[in-house]
Amino acid sequence: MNKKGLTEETIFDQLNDFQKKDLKYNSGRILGSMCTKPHPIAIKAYTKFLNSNMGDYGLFPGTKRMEDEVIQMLGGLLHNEQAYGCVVTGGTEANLMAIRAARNTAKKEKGITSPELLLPKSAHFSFKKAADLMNLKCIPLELDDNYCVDIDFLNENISKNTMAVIGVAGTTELGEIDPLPAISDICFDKNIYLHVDAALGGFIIPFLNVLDYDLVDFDFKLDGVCSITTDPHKMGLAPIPSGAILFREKKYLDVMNIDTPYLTMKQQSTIVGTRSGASVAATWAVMKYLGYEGYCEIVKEVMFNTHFLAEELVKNGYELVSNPLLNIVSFNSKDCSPEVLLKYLKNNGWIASLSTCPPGIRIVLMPHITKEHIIDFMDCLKKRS
Ligand code: 0PR
Repeated sequence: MNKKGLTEETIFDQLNDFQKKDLKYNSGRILGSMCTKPHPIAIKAYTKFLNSNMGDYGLFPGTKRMEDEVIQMLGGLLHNEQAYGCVVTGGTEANLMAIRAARNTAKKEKGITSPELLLPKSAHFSFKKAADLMNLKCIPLELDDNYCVDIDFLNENISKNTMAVIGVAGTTELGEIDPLPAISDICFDKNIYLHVDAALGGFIIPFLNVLDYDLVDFDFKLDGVCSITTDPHKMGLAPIPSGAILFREKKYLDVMNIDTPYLTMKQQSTIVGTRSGASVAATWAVMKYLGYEGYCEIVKEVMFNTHFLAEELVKNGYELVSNPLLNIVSFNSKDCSPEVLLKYLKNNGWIASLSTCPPGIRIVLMPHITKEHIIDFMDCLKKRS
């Protein structure tokens, strides 16, 4: 560490140098990210609440009220305004909380001591972290031809030790939505905890359905759904970090409570202690500012761009891995592997990502990618052949 403090000018010169090395969302070159440029209103609200700590929210009742309102707004989008939950750091922490709640409930209500987690092969790797931390046995669920959970396989693998089933609404690699109505029926009948990971889909599907898309139900409308992850820092346009976990019943938060004798509240159910009130304020502000109609416009635009890209790829001889349901396109070239194509794109300044199951070049059409960027991207692909 430097002995004497530097001047503000020197510090900002250095900060600028660091920042210059980073890619910029505005360039349209970031093609594999689920995060995007936060909305200006969210940035403004974020800086206003830097002092608020939700880990001791008795000191910050105003910020806590905003958190409750965020959860209520999200609950409204997901068909349950009475949902319980909190703003967390992202999808990983939300999924971790859901698994912890499910594990503790399974132990308390059913005496399960060797818990098994039924996890779709398409599920995000955050569940593997949760399983590792909590010493859970993961049973991978096979997928059907549409890369969604195979219902027969699920049925065959439920056992007396099943502590939870995971369903995904917007898979990380392909944006697929598992057959959640059928999964919910099974879990409801067998009294098994069902967690839906809608980290991506939670800020897309509710808006697509009013735009005349006919996507399957995935949220609290389904009786078997016990909790849902939805991430404001993905399609919600909130700054990083902002995730959210919603539970159908308060008991799921209660089973995670730890006594906190010297805080302003008696108990805490979150994994982290000190929590950002700035994230809460930013999320509240952007949701209020855009409203339902604002998000519909954003979602309409990203889906337009998704279909535009998919059509252009097909016109130019590329093969789509699947028809995009949400804002993810995965494709292959007929003459080279995804790895080779990824490298070609990288050498030309386009940072895409790979899908692995099945292999392909994966593009996430976030709001920072415009039609013009897609045209430039296609020009780059055309120059290859
Ligand atoms: N659930 C799903 C369905 C996800 O896709 C992700 C992340 C998570 C949970 C975990 O969310 P957090 O990363 O917020 O904890 N999906 C992206 C991924 O891992 C996240 C991402 C974001 C990746 C920006 C790259 C990037 O530049 O692919």
